[in-house]
Amino acid sequence: MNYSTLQLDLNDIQGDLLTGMQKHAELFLFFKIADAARFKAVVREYVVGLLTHGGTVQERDRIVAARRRRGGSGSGEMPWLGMNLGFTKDGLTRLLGPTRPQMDPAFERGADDPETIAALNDPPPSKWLRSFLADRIDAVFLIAGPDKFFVTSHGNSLRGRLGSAIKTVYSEIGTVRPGRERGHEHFGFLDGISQPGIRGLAPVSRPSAAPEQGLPGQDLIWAGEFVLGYPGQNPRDPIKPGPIEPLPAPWAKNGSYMVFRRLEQRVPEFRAFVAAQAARLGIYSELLAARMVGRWKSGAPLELAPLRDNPALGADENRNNDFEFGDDPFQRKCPYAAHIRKVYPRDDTGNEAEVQRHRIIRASIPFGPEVAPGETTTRHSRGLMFVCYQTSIERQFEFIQRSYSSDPRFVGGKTRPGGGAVTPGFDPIIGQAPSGGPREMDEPYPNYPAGNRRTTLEMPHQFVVLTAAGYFFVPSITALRTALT
Ligand code: N7H
Repeated sequence: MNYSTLQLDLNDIQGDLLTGMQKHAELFLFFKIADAARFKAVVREYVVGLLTHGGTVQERDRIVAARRRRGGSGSGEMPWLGMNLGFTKDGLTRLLGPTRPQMDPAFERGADDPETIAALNDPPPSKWLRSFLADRIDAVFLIAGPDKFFVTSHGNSLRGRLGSAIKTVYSEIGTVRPGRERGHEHFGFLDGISQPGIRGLAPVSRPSAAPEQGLPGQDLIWAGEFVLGYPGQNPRDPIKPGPIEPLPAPWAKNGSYMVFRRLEQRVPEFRAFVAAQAARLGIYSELLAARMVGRWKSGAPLELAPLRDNPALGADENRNNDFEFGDDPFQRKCPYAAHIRKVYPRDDTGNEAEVQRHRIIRASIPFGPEVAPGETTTRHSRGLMFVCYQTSIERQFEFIQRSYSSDPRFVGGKTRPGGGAVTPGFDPIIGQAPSGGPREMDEPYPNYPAGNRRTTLEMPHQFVVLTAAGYFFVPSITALRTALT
């Protein structure tokens, strides 16, 4: 296969997963299929035509770029509708009957299965939002656009068309944060910086110096890690294509699995904890928060800016992801447990080809109001509607959550400068101990550029709490026109 001519059938792949949909607001509409025959008819005749695919997103990007070249503001004036549709295991059974093909094992288990809950140390469904569990969820519509009113009105007209074919179980709108916080999640950190570069799709910014990267530092990954029916990563050599995994059914080609997690963020508690612990350690709060995440709020990575924020670096896509961890062997610049060092350890394990088998494409959006004046303990639910895409939920999302973030021994094999093994501890952002128990992380205090002060951060409570979750299959446009309806 010629690496540069990998043909992705973008017009058949739903738009949120490879290319991303414009997202200033996004309505998540979880529903049960009440009348399967009617539902299928409306999807075939009406909904499929509205779904956003990768080709639509690319076309939009071209139009925005052309407007910018002519001096316009780009997307600001364009109310762009993005719509995607995914099904749970129950939803697929509703469409195809009980003898349907078996899909990804984790998908078949489901996010609320006791085995999944135990494996991930998730809070049990009895602690999730009651309304999310009010009925069986068969499917979800993602409806994205410029603001709340736009997505609400499109959601309502869709519901009107589908009538009694569906019953809404739960719906919620995520929105980007206001003003200068746009693009930042609720703890204040710039999000959406580092994504895998899809081979054949991501433009290679330095073809001769770094042909294996999209933007500087963005390693190219085979599309089969995120879309079914294409070569995935080769576990021995990241440059060569791996095998094309057999499809569970021909109609699964160009489909993907979506993990949804409604993650509540306890923002006032996080801020108070960071301030108190920073005072105890004798460092300033922003530095401690950055050591928990691995980046400053501006997006600047600790590996390139270990002691002081550098907003120009954070904003520069040609520099803000161009680093590895290998030249920071004693976690002096960035702790091993820092969120971004846990979830994507780059060259930290000594086997980067293997690490590249555990990548995800994230497409999340914040939800909930800003912290109100005087809100010192969380009074309003806010956080992240976390969404990610992959072709194996177990090997990708679940592996990251379980074997990286929630395993205090990961990354293993590291030593102190003078000898002695290191236990890095939990990812302070998303790591979870069994039964919500206390967590610890190593070296919140920076020993940069040299030093030997041993410190630990004890975290009695989670700052990020799971309140709802689901595993979905996001089929191709063709499957929705044919086999599934
Ligand atoms: Fe994370 N945060 O604000 O601390 N995340 N994340 N995440 N996350 C990232 O590079 C955050 C969550 C990943 O390639 C950044 O885009 C918060 C889950 C991965 O270097 C920030 C929550 C999972 C990356 C945050 C949350 C991941 C990543 C840096 C929950 C998967 C890319 C910005 C409320 C299991 C790493 C960026 C890389 C980056 C935060 C959830 C995974 C700031 C608050 C559940 C793979």
